[in-house]
Amino acid sequence: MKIPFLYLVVLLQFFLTSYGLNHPLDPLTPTEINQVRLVIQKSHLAPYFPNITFHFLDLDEPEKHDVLKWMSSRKGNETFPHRRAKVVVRAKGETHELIVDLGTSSLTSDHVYTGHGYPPWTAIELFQAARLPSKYPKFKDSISRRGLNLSEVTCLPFTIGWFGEHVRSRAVKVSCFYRGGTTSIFARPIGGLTILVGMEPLQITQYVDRYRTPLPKAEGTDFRASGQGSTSVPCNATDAGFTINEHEVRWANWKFHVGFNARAGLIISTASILDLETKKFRNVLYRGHVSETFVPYMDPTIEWYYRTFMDIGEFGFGRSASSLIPLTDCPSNAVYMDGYMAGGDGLPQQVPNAICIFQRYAGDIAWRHTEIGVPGKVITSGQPEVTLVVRMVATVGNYDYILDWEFKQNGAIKLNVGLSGVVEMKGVPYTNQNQIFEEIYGNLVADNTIANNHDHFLTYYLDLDIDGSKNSFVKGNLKRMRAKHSPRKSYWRVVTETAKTEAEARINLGSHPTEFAIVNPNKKTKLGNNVGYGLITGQPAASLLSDDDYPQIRAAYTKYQIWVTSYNKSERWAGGFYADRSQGDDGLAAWSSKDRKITNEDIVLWYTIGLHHSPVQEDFPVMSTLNSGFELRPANFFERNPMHKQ
Ligand SMILES: *[C@@H]1O[C@H](CO)[C@@H](O)[C@H](O)[C@H]1NC(C)=O
Ligand SMILES: *[C@@H]1O[C@H](CO)[C@@H](O)[C@H](O)[C@H]1NC(C)=O
Ligand SMILES: *[C@@H]1O[C@H](CO)[C@@H](O)[C@H](O)[C@H]1NC(C)=O
Ligand SMILES: *[C@@H]1O[C@H](CO)[C@@H](O)[C@H](O)[C@H]1NC(C)=O
Ligand SMILES: *[C@@H]1O[C@H](CO)[C@@H](O)[C@H](O)[C@H]1NC(C)=O
Ligand SMILES: [Cu+2]
Repeated sequence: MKIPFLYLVVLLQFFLTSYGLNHPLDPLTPTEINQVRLVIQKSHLAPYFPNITFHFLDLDEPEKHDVLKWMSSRKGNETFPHRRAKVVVRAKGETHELIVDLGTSSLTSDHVYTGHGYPPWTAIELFQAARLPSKYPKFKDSISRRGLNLSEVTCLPFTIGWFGEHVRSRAVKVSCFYRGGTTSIFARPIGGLTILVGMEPLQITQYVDRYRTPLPKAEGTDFRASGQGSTSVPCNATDAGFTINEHEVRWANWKFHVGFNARAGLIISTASILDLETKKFRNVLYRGHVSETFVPYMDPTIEWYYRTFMDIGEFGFGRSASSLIPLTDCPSNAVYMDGYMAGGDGLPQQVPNAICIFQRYAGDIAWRHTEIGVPGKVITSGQPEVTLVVRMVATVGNYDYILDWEFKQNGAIKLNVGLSGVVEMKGVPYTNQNQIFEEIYGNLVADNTIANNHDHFLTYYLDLDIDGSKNSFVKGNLKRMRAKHSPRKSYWRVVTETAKTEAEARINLGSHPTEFAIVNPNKKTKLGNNVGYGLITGQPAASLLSDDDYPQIRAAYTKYQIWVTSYNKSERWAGGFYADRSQGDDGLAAWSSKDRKITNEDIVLWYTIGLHHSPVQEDFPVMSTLNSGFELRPANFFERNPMHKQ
């Protein structure tokens, strides 16, 4: 995780008195965020102000059954589930987990967390850490000895992971870059320096200047487009094609809730689809969002080994959300939604246009057929593919993650991540491959510039509730059979197996053709199939790090692409809630090791999109979007193709 050097988030103090609360999972409003801060300010923690930092401030979700009960009686008489906030603050070097009841304006619980790991960094802290070197004599000396101007140096904080040491305090390492002549901060890294910054108290605790490398040149590093827009063909859709009520979207047969928080960014909840046969909405997904990311760099040298980022837990995708730019980030028919969260001071912050929602017609075919068998006729019928996309972009320092949820009329939900931005680079003496006789841990992408090898793992939390909460996970192995009494020698059949416990649902893709589905064993179609949703996986990638490598211990869940766990409200963040400097004792792999029963239970599917990235020259100066994803697709959920209306 690297802090965006410019904070596009507009700091706003809101005095709005009422925001319509429409849905129990609505994100905290600016008014509520203010209320939470004020309650804490007046509590027994008052003496710590103003030296208290807010690391997490989010809706403490009501229990799932309360939410579902309220939703099913909507216009009825069920009371709106409680509004509570979960807050994590640091005060006097301690991590406090607080619960604030918004109904009674009271602090109902304060627990000091003493386990491994720390809460996400606040933007203010990282900003302060990054500014320290410019006043540090040894650093000034290093800069002038390199013949550089201090005024052109920008330093950025990097989280440091854990490498078996006894962790005593929060710390980051600061890396510095030369702005001179470029807008692309990451293009001109100043090599050879290690600057460790302790946060509590804020000071440089280690400073090493080990070697000098040539500074990559500024020329050609600008990532901005020239003549931008000239090639874009604006679409002229004026009709959004969907309705939105506060956070609830209705489109085609779909109905779902769009939320936002500092940690996950975009959150989709209570997605259900209208069954045209029964005229009833049927649940598909209770809650889904990106749960953690893991981006380990493959450079074991002193200046780089620690770069093994877990961006969601260390910083937050919502905190990194970019304001979307109309016509570049989203098409002309898009509708935008702002995001709100608390800053490190507990005050509400707004991210304007954090999310966009738009109907997409990309010229694809939803279904078609031509029949030539009817004598004297050629009969063709079909339907264009029109989908609804919900999008956000998280810019975590150098990288931009474009996160799409695409809802289809056939009942499928397609999840896509697009990777763009600037790759992380390192200065080297080389300007040609033929000069290189040492291991460089990456590829030469420009003069004096190596882009290092690394991975991107994005793990999705998917609490599917297929037609109800009690579901099972079914694996269908495609098995080659020997044909008997036939000229054929072989064929394949699907041998299904229901995973009984969590251990049976850890899947490493790629070794054997297998189909996966979440089914409701209590509901059958008229034809007797269990209703379900299939998981259409993408190109799999599993972490190649060894099991005893510290980053791998922290991100143990990246060894498998698929996990299924028993639902537990507090088990949401695959890398553990306290991911900064975590030691692997919390998180998906640890929960799964409980090996709970998962047949006909409320279960959660976890899917990891993985990309091994060995950079190429075209990734410089800015990388064109590389997409990866997966799809959840109805599998015997409907009686027939739901798009096909007779
Ligand atoms: C807050 O921190 C500042 C700077 O370290 C210190 O001077 C001040 O006494 C602290 N205030 C409280 C209430 O702890
Ligand atoms: C809501 O109304 C139904 C039917 O009238 C009743 O059975 C139920 O107890 C009521 N619930 C509450 C919370 O009042
Ligand atoms: C440092 O600043 C001076 C004066 O503006 C300029 O002449 C010189 O080129 C700069 N050096 C570098 C390395 O940018
Ligand atoms: C877009 O639609 C508007 C309203 O229907 C129309 O006036 C305009 O000419 C259209 N523009 C283009 C480029 O087709
Ligand atoms: C839910 O998960 C947390 C963390 O793994 C655990 O401490 C708690 O006991 C679990 N609750 C239940 C009901 O299993
Ligand atoms: Cu990459």
